[in-house]
Amino acid sequence: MKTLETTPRRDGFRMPGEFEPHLGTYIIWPERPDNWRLGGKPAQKVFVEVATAISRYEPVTVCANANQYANAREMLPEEVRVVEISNDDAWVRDCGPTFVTNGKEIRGVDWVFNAWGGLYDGLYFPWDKDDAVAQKICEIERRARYKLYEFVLEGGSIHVDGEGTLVTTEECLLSEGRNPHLTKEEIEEVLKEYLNLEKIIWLPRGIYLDETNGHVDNIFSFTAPGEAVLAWTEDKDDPQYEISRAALDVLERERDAKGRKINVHKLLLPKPILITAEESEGVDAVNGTLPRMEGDRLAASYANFYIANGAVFLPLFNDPNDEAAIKTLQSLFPGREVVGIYAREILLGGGNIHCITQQVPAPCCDGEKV
Ligand code: KQY
Repeated sequence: MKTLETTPRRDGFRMPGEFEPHLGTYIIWPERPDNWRLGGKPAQKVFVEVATAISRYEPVTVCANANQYANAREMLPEEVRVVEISNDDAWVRDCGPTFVTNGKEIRGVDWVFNAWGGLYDGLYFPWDKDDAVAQKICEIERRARYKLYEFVLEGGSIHVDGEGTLVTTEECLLSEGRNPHLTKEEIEEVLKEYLNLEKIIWLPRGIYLDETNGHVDNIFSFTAPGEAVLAWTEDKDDPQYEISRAALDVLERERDAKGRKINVHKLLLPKPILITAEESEGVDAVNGTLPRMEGDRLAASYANFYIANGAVFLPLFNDPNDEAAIKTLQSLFPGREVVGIYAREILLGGGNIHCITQQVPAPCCDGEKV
């Protein structure tokens, strides 16, 4: 695998929107007992459900540690490819490569991964295996890679429209544990150079109590160029209200890279979801890993969906707003099936369906929707 000395912008490569065609999806198998309850057994069942569901629409590869390879292979259907890749946890959106394309070829961008804040406020230590995942996926895919040696970024902290606009949050990208040596303008320059962008829109914060320092992929997502969803609550007593309101204010006054106003659709959140005593007791307490305490509020949001060829996969929480979320997404993706998956077990690990998936875009069909 070749490591390139240039940048995607100089080479004419851009990051496509997730709604553009894919060659496939990557997922990492969950097992870490200080993040997933009961050694990841309940989460593994849901990961099987997600991988199996996506594999009906596009090829899925699941990466497993050596000790879990046989179990993952046994639990997953044969259509899902299982490969051995060492990892520290199951968040391929964040530690995997960000793929870019010039319409003919695909290349990977390999950022530094430091477990969402390194020794400052990261979620576990060490994270060296996760940091090597992007390179290994580029090897498997036979894609050349752009390697950044100092710039920390997770895939879940950015969303793009594929037409030159990126949306992120100040809470995350300006956090002390990422790139404190860089100014906001310098961070914008790196993103523009490596993802080929003209416009960056900064939302102030992500979902209330999101342990990633407010990843954008839990609060906002593009559904098409000029169209997006925003996680929303009408409950003015919920701290989430001010956060979503502030994000909407930004989105209403900004324009995207093409000068368009973004048409924002509100996606009502589920009622607050708290960790139960039984769930908390199932997680190993390890010094240096974020604890999971009974009563802690989880960062549940329907905005954490994954767009695949022909389908959209969204987390469900057994909440009255599940149906409204399905309906809203169905209206925004008329050509795709909207598939809901009960995802509390993924939420208990700190993220959701978008965070556990990473697309490999297809190089062929610039701008085309599947
Ligand atoms: O992208 C994400 N939301 C990942 C969350 C990671 C949580 C690790 N415990």
